[in-house]
Amino acid sequence: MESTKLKLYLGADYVSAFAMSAFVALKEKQLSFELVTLDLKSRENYLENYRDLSLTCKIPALVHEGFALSESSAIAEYLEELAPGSKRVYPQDIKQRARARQLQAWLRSDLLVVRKERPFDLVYFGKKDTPLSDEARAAAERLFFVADRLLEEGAEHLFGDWSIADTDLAIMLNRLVANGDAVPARLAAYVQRQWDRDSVRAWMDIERKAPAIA
Ligand SMILES: N[C@@H](CCC(=O)N[C@@H](CS)C(=O)NCC(=O)O)C(=O)O
Repeated sequence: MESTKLKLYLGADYVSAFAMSAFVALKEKQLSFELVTLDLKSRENYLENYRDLSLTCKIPALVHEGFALSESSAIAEYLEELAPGSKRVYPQDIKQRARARQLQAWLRSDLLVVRKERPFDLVYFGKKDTPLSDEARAAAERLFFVADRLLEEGAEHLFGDWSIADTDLAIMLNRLVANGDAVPARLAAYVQRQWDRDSVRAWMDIERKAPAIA
């Protein structure tokens, strides 16, 4: 019999920002789920078992009653539709919801240079000493411009109530905040508010080992 319990596949290092986003969506929806870890260093995600499950061979992947889904934002959308009665992870309003998805798509397809120069592992294991390149600085400015525009003065969240897009934006901003790069105070405070959420704390509380220095 296929298990009805939700399973979230993720890297055994528990470092991925995308895995964090899927984990937070599951927690916020208060769904019970099991974590299944894969050793990405030994490329366990390319072995037959996982290749059969995940379309992309990437983590995270969600498995629900034999149905497997990759891509963290698709996972959040699926969970929203699977459990419409529990706490929302996307705005109720159609236009706000579209804006939340717009932001998610942008964060996942742009700003690659910020991701490269400020990898998410620094949020757990400490700062990188290299200064941002001019290209990364320009990308960071674009990020601040977008965040500043979306986050209304005095607002706690981007789109009224909290949504998973808040976590995704905070994840991107925290690559810079946690590294000690210059971030507008209002945006740094927003990141802190996101990091204070129980769902994010649950992720940060997972025990993880710093990678050995080569
Ligand atoms: N767009 C994907 C990105 C997923 C992704 O890049 N996962 C990385 C970890 S952060 C991965 O699986 N890397 C292992 C590999 O590519 O072999 C999402 O949102 O889920």
